[in-house]
Amino acid sequence: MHDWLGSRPQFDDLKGKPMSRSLVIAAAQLGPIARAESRASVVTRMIAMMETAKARGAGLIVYPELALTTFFPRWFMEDQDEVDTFFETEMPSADTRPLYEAAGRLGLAFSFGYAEKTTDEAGKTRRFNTSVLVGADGELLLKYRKIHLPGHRENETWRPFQHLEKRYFELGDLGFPVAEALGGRLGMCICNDRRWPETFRMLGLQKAELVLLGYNTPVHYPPAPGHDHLQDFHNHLSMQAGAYQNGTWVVGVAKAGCEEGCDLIGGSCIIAPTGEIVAKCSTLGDEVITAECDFDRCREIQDNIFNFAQHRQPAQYRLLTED
Ligand code: CDV
Repeated sequence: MHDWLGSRPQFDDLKGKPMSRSLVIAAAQLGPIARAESRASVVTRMIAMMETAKARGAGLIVYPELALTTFFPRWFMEDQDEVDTFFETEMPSADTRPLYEAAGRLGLAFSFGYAEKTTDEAGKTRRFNTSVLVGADGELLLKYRKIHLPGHRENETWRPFQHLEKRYFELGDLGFPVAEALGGRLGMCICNDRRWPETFRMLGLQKAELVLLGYNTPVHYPPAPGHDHLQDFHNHLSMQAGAYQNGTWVVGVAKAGCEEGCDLIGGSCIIAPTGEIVAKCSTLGDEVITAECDFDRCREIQDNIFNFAQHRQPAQYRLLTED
């Protein structure tokens, strides 16, 4: 039950029709972040986009994967101290607190990705590619740690740039959680996760109504360069399929443009539960798009063509969970 909605369904007193559960969502695409750019500078850019989003009536703003720094897994680094300069050991930190304060002032929930360095109960250092959803009051509403880590572990010198997520991060240990928040049921995933139907189905099985995801996707994919011209197509194909096949809103947000000589795709978008793109960025820079997302529209799909209780045949899918 959502306090601010009262008991569901609510009815519009004047028209006698059920009230919709709508939220204006902003996707805040970030243009390139140079290796030398400070977190404080990035946060200033993020706050400017918060103000734009608020002026357009948004209640939630979504930023990309690893939003606070350049996409550092493109470089091979042997010195762990150097790698750790890209990680956050506390959230909020001195550099990110202004983002939290701006969200509080503007009354905006927000979601962003960062490299998380933490210590577990056994005293072991852990490093994750993490996304958080934070309420306007600064409360942590949901945390996700990336599960599908692409790339490789060693320096592969034949590549024009590296993709060392498997070296710098470990497998996320939080599963695919969802939270009742902002009037709906929200889940998150990160970049490469979006290409895997299992990601969306894990969230769909928990009746997610909104999936937030950020990405850093190079135009050039060194192992299969013949697919470079398909990067934007595969991006939207994956996210639109995930939305439709699970009847959920999807907000996909890029870090875009030419970052340290590496071209990253844009194409940030907001996708309806029918799989239709309802808003899309048209640049490769800092850009805010918004859409009004009615969580009740998920019923169009979840109660019909993809009514899991009526039509799924899980007994026939055992191969999916066998190694
Ligand atoms: N950050 C990513 O996960 N990027 C991958 C690239 C390497 C293919 C992606 O799936 O977009």
